[in-house]
Amino acid sequence: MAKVIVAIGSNVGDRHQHLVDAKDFLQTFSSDSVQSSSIYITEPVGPSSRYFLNAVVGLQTTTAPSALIKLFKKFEHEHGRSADQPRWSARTIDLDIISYNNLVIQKENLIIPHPEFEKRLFVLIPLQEIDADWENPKDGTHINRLIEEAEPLQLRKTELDW
Ligand code: PH2
Ligand code: MG
Ligand code: MG
Repeated sequence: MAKVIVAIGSNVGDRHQHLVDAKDFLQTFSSDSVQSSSIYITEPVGPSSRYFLNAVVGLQTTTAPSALIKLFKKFEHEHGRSADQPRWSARTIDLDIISYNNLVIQKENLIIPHPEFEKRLFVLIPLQEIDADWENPKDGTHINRLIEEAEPLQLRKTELDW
């Protein structure tokens, strides 16, 4: 059984509903109830002008990383996100694997942990909520330290249920 941490983001349409749908989807291949952070509203990193809703989910699964990535891409596609959009374009839903059993995988089409997550407070703050002792699988850096060193970003915890 692998412990997987997924960062979720949405900045188009009914952002809250997209996050709810994503959590329900992740639950379908988790053996236990998924762990979920609060939902945060976050300033966009990059050229997008629309604010994001972001959250992090932890799940337990036997599905292999390459299969998970394919399932995630299919889900994103079914939720109105086309695969050929530029990197920084607005997105209905984005599912990024932050950690898969603390493995470091660097293949051409499979990079885990997701690149640059350790610089992004919209991932680190919700991740700290579900795992206060988390360490970066790439080099063992503690989550508190990653948060201290990340670039500042406006973000606020919401009261949204999911
Ligand atoms: N995702 C991006 C680019 N910028 N900014 C915020 N606040 N939240 C995101 O999830 C996000 C972003 C690329 O996936
Ligand atoms: Mg992303
Ligand atoms: Mg992505």
